[in-house]
Amino acid sequence: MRSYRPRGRPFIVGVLVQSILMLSAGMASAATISFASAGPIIIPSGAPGATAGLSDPYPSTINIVSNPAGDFRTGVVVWDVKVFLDNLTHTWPDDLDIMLVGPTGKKVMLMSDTGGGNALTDKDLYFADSHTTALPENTALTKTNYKPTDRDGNGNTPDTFPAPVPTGAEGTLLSVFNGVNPFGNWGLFVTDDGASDYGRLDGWRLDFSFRTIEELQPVPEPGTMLLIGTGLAAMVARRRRIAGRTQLN
Ligand SMILES: [Ca+2]
Ligand SMILES: [Ca+2]
Ligand SMILES: [Ca+2]
Ligand SMILES: [Ca+2]
Repeated sequence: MRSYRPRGRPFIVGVLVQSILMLSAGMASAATISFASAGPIIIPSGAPGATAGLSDPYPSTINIVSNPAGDFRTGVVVWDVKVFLDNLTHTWPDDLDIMLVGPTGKKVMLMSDTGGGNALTDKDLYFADSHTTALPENTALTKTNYKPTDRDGNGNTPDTFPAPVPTGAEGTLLSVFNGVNPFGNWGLFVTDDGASDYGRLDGWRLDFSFRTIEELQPVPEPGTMLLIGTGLAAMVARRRRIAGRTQLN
């Protein structure tokens, strides 16, 4: 693991951690690059005096700048993104609606109206499309790895996210960000939709895999390569036969 600061640009608050966490076998650029938020999120703003409404800040922002270390190039797109919530505390998790909005305005509900009244204390949650378990509506959040989940029970619909959340329907698949340019502001919007009870989040993190535009170009199928190889072999054999006839003549 290594950490570094942007070169040739002022350090951008919000991008605290940029570290290569792991390399996937066989893919040169499949490193996971992480960006962490700075500072906690109070849920809702004014808690404990206030117990419902928008978080402070709203949103919490991670600003991703291009070329922070010279090897993080422009021209990359998101290949995969996972979201880590660090130390979530809330006395009534069903009050929580938490949404991620990317730089282009695409948005994903990470968790909404889940966990019932089973209090969370410094609970880590890690969201990925590849995680198979949805957050439960009324039972305790016992796992760390969940897929994004939007429950709608218990009379808390619709989920309301005032501006600057862009209008339009959100989904629950993080793959909506695949193929987008990662640079710009990523916002975590948190609301508390129920009177009484409050909480906080120590921070959050985006774990990306990127691809360059070149890597996204289609490569010939193995069958195509076989046909090309067969064609070349036939051409060489024909030339040899022609060359042989020329010599006989
Ligand atoms: Ca709720
Ligand atoms: Ca909901
Ligand atoms: Ca809700
Ligand atoms: Ca509340």
